[in-house]
Amino acid sequence: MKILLVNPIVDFFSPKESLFPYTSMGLLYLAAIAEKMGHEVKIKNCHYSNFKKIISKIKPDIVGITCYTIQYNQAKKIAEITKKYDKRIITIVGGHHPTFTWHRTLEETDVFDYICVGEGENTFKEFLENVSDREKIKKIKGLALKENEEIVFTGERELVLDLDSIPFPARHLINFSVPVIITSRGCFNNCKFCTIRSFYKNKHRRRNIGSIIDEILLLKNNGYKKIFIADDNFITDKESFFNFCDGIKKAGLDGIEFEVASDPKSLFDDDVLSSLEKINVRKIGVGIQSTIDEFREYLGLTSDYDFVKNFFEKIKKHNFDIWCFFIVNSGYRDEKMEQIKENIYKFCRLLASSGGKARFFTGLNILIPFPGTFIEKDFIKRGIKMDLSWSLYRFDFCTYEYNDVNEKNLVEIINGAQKKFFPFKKMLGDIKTTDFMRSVFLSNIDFFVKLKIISIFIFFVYFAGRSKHQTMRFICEKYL
Ligand code: B12
Ligand code: SF4
Repeated sequence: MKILLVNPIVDFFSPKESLFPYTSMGLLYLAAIAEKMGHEVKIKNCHYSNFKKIISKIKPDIVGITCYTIQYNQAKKIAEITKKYDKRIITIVGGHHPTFTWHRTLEETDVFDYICVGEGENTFKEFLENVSDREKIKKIKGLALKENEEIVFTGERELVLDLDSIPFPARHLINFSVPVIITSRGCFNNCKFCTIRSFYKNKHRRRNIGSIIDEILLLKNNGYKKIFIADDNFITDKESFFNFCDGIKKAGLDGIEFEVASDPKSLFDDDVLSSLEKINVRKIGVGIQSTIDEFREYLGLTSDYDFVKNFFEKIKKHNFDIWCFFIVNSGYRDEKMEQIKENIYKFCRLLASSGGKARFFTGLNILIPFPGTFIEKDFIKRGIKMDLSWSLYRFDFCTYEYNDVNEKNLVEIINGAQKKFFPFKKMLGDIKTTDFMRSVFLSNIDFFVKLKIISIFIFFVYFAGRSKHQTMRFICEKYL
């Protein structure tokens, strides 16, 4: 069978290629399984505006779409185009978003024939084995579907016990500049804004060092010099981490540059930090999240602000680019804008004063109540209304209001802090409106050419007097 796997692109700056130089690892794993079964597989990163061209060229039997929350609108449009093109094509969607919203998704639309709930490798394999027999599909665990207008869930799918039993990702199917590798799945922490614990059913699995090294060697032999290790939390136990470092050295892989993300508590160890330097880890993503202890507690973080300060003192002595994840508000019941301001300013002061060898980067993110998280459930319990425009579930929009917390107030404080503390530095999302509009236009030239010149003119006039934030919100709601 011909299978087309799609990773919807949600970066309006460059819909032909994602803003981030990575591709969906979930799809690469599923593709490897399908190819092993003898199917013909294609993978596309694409914006819906280009999809009709793609589907008419490939003419697939199955369209599989991956979907995080911000990709949902795109995923739906891609499935709509598929069904309009040929309703016999089977559509299946998977990923973190549909895993936690399968019921409301199937209630809302008929364009997805099947939803893969949770980890996909075994479900997809059994699905492909039985794809021509609907009765059999209904017995495959891990699927949600509609049967005579009734929404049916086929039952919980067990996690893959041995991650090394999954073939290496089918990277040959797509171009990318930085390869991603996954050495473990899951996390021991329980951050309340994150879906990892519930997605992986509170389990953590690690791959065999030998298999990881083989995969890295393969990437090195294909000419890659940089690798992004996209584990949810790379250093969960030190023994495995030191084994990994030994494996890298023994295989002569210290020339490869690595990027990782890890919990700051696991990084709070000089041996760990110097080993990371020795194996050539250049960039580390670290969840700092908050500087206010009440916020930290509500967010499920198990350390306090004193720890954060000590962490900065320790890490600044090392030669890394540190990408700090930070959430400006916490959703905590009594939270007020005054505290949020204090949170941001404390963090910015910490960053501004952190000299040393390390270089720090950040984005000041607004809390997002992703489906499947504790925060989402708590907001529902507290009667906080959430705007379900999924394309706004990014880092720069606020989709709810409580106390005096709302988008206008948050954006004002964030912009104020950026101007005060980092007037010359570009943070993620801090792009001048003119640059932003130019890049929107250039990267969407096909799309604009389809519109009449007058629409382009109106577009520019309409946004000339507006802030970058307003422009971005409009575009996300309308086109993403
Ligand atoms: C690496 C990573 C990134 C990278 C690269 C993303 C990429 N395209 O690879 C970067 C840094 C760019 C990134 C950015 C963001 N990310 Co991110 N990211 C991850 C991370 C840590 C790993 C992704 C991965 O490789 N997973 C491993 C693969 C194997 O799993 P998978 O993709 O889920 O696929 C499996 C199943 O879901 C299922 N499946 C998936 N698709 C399909 C399709 C079909 C047809 C089927 C049958 C099955 C199926 O089967 C697959 C195999 O088991 C995940 C956490 C995670 N564990 O997934 C967060 C995660 C996906 N990110 C998240 C978020 C929120 C973001 C941002 C929005 C953050 C922000 N606020 O800016 C941005 C969005 C960027 C953008 N514009 O797209 C959230 C998404 C939550 C949600 N509900 O949407 C996650 C889950 C993290 C979290 N802790 O909650 N991210
Ligand atoms: S440390 Fe990261 S992956 Fe683990 S629960 Fe927290 S946010 Fe999620």
